[in-house]
Amino acid sequence: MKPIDSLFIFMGISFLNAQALVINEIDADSPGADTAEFIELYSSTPNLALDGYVLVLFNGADDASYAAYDLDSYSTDAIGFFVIGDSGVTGVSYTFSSSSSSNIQNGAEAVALYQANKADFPIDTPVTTTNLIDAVVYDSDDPDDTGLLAGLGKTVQYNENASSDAANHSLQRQADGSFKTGTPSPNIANAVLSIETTEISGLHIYLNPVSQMLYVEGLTQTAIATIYTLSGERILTKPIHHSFDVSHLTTGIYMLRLIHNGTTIRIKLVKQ
Ligand SMILES: [Ca+2]
Ligand SMILES: [Ca+2]
Ligand SMILES: [Ca+2]
Ligand SMILES: [Ca+2]
Repeated sequence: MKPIDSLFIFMGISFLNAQALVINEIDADSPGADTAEFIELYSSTPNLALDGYVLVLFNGADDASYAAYDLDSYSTDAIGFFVIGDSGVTGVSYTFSSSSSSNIQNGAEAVALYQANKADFPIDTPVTTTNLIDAVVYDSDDPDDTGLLAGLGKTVQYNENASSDAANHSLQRQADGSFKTGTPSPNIANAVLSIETTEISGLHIYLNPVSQMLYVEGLTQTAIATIYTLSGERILTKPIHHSFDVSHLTTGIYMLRLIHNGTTIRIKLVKQ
């Protein structure tokens, strides 16, 4: 392969990564009349134009579509979030035309994001992986729907009622791409539900992944924390007594170096 070809392939991959768009949260069953449903998308690129994307909702009963929403002219916000849902949902930017408990049917059903148009998905279009960007098959204590899973190329179906409180919980994407139930968080970062605690040299470092505050317990004197990108660029250095605020960091993976009592500790830090 000529070097110039490699360069273009490299640039193409970088571009695709920067444009990544995922289904980040689904709340199909909301309290009372169930008219606070929403789907949250997240892009690693803020203010990502959603032209050319369509969100399609599929029935488990017949493995075919019951709704499609063209996202042309919409975009993610300055953080990277986009919310489609019933009127009144916090941060909703695409409001369903009427309030109904079945705008997002309670499982077993699926939500899928395609690079396509609404016209490609008339009602009762069978599930397909053609032009599929992301999909989530979910339920509420229902058995796995093999038709939806196979038709969307998925192996895991997520239960909105996993904590026996589907009305007050949504399904939220975690750092590893799996979904867990938690208090609905439309238009803001999902609850950090899978937490890795690092215990090293007598220190207890958490939360990781982190969205706002990183805590370090066990310090016997002020430590010096430095955060680097994976390519070694220093982002910040500051003294740390117990915790520090990393909410301003861009989502991604960093190296955290802590110098404490003459000992240097390095851990990988995931910012959500
Ligand atoms: Ca719910
Ligand atoms: Ca089915
Ligand atoms: Ca519903
Ligand atoms: Ca959220």
